[in-house]
Amino acid sequence: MTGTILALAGGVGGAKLARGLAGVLDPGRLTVAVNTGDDFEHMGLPISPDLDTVMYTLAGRANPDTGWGVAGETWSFMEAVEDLGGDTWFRLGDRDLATHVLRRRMLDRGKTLSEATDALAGALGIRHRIVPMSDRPVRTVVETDEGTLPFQDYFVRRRCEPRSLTFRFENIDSVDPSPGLAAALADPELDAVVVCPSNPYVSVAPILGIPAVAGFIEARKVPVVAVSPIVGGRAIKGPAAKMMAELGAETSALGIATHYGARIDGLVIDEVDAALAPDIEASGMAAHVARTVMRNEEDSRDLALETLAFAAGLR
Ligand code: FO1
Repeated sequence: MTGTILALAGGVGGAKLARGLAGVLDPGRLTVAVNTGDDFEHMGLPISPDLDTVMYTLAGRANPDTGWGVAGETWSFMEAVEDLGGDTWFRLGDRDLATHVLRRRMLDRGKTLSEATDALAGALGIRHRIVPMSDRPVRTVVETDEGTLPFQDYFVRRRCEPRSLTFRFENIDSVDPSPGLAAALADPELDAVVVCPSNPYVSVAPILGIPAVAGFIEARKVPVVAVSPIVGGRAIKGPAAKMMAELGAETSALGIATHYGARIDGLVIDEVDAALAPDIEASGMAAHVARTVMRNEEDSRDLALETLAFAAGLR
């Protein structure tokens, strides 16, 4: 394939494969469209966790321990906030804080989230396109057995303890894709769409739920391949397996295949799940077995190449 690739990404797992794709594709050939359903306003600042995780990961500055925020972070701001009796449940590191403050100023001056993202990613030396799924706000809310919680309240403040019943994405039916995502979808050179190994329920669902994206998938002329975020029945990171169990989904790569269904043409699964390939293929989609656990950049690039070759075979 010599055309362009559109990657759909959410949090940590998605960002790692996005970095692998950026490592093997020239800047002009890759657009990474990122979930913004996790975004919220905190202490007057516009927080875009998945955009920041993808940006920091592509810049090689992500905090490897937490998966979010910046490596080598210091916490003087948080200590001072605590001394003054402020909220500290959502931790803003000193370097990460600069991103939120500058994004705040750009948005206040009328820049779109796409423009602010371009400016921040450019300043970090990133040459591949990172775009929000939309420049209009979409908010993921979680209906739990304790009532409706905004996503970060559920995910961070409550540590996903409440039983998650359903996820809703406010405004999703009325938002347009960002200009960068719309351009990628309309690109006559588009070769494939890669759904990165992010949480299908909260990180990928908002992107696929944007009407123009859902319409593209429905009428697609290019292969859509996903990489399973569930390996050996467990999520590599985050609460995807717990959520799947609570939603009554089968917590396995086959459960992921069932969840995506006809919206994808192929699923990349890990070697430990190779025995599931026949069942996945029986459901009507192609399966490709590879090492999908990305421990370093080389793993990410290898998985990116495997995924691109798999997609090329489905064209
Ligand atoms: N996750 C946490 O579990 N605790 C935090 O204090 C926290 C702070 C934080 C700050 C900035 C940011 O971009 C992300 C942050 N995250 C934190 C992660 C965030 O909740 C998740 O990355 C996404 O929302 C899930 O994909």
